[in-house]
Amino acid sequence: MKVVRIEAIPFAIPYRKPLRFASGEVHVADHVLVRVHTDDGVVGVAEAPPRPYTYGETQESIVAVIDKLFAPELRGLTLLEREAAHARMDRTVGNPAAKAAVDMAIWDALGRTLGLSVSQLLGGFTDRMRVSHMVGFAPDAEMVAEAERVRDTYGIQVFKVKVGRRPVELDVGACRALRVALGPDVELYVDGNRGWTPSEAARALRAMADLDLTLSEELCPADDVLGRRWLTAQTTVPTVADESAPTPGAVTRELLDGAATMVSIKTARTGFSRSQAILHQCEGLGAEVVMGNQIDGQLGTACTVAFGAAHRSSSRRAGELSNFLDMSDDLLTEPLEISGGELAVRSGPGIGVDVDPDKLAHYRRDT
Ligand code: MUC
Ligand code: MG
Repeated sequence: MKVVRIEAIPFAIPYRKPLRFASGEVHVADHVLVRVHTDDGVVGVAEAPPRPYTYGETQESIVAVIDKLFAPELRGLTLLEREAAHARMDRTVGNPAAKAAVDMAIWDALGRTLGLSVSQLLGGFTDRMRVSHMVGFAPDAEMVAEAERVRDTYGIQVFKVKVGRRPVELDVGACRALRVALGPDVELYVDGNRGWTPSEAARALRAMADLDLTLSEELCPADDVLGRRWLTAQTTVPTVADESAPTPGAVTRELLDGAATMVSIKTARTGFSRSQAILHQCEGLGAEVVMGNQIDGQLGTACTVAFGAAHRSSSRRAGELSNFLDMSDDLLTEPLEISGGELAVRSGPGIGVDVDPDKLAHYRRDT
C-alpha cells in the first residue's frame, strides 16, 4: 500500500463545441492525468483540469507542482496516510486541482487495493445521480437547440445557464427563451462566473423573477463583499458560492457573511477528502450543496458522481455531470453513459474506470 511513484501526464482532447462563460472559454480539454503507483503494482488514476481564470493553475503548473513537490513529498506514504499526504501538499499554497487529483488517485488506488468501490468507501448512500447540464453562451436559438437536444437524447431535465454578460438583457433574453422552449417542468438555474456587479445582478434577477430560477451561482466577485451580502439579502433565489468557496475557510466566510446560502462542491478542486470536509461542514451549518462541474472529462465526472452519490445531502440535487458530452473523445476504455437523465456510479473497484492506453498514447503531450 506504499506510494512509490506519482506521474503527471499532460494530454489534450479538443472539444467539439467550446463552452463559453463570463470568466473564460474552453476549446480543448488540456488536462493532466495523475497516476499513483504503489509497491503492490496497483495504479490509481484521476484527472486535473487547469482553470487559470478560476484558480491560476495551468497544465504546465500542475505537472510541475506534482513532479517537483508533491511526488517527492508523498513517496513512501501508505494509501491510508491521506491526512499526512494533505499536510505535506499543503506546505505549498494554492494549486487546488493538482492537490485534488493526487487525493482522488490515492483513493482510487486504495479502492483497487481493497477491491472496493470508492463511492461505497466514502458513504455508499446511492448508486446514481440526476444530471444537470451546463449551457454556455451562444445566440439564444443555439442555447435552446442545445438544451432541447440534451433533453431529448439523454433525458436531462435540469439546466444551469451561464450568465454574466453585459448588457444583462442578453442573459435575461436567453433564460426567457429557454423557459419558453422547455416549458415549466424543466429546472433552470444560473451561474454568472463573477460577470455582473451586484446592482446588475439585482436588476437581472428582478427581470427574471417570473422564470422560476431555482439557484443563482457566483453572480459577482467574492471581493464585492458588501454588494454580495446586499444582493443575497434581497433575493428569494438561493445564492450558490462556487469559485468563492474553494476551501473550508472560504466556505465559512461566504456562508457566515451572508454572501451565499449554498455551496458548490467540486471534486476537481477539493478531491474526495476535502470535499467530504466541506460537505460535513455544510451539513453542520445547515447549508445545501450542489455537485458542480469544473468542465471535467469523463474521469473527472466519474469522480464527481462517485462522491455525490456517496452521501445523502450531495445526491439530493442534480449533479453537473454532462459537459464531457461536448468533447470529441475521451480517455476511458468504457465511456460514461447518461440515460433517463441519470448517471450511475461505476461499480468496479476504486472509481471504477480504466484509462485506455492507446487513447492516452494518442492524446498525451509529453512524448
Ligand atoms: C462553473 O460552475 O463555474 C467554469 C469555470 C470553472 O472553473 O468551472 C466552470 C463551471
Ligand atoms: Mg460556477
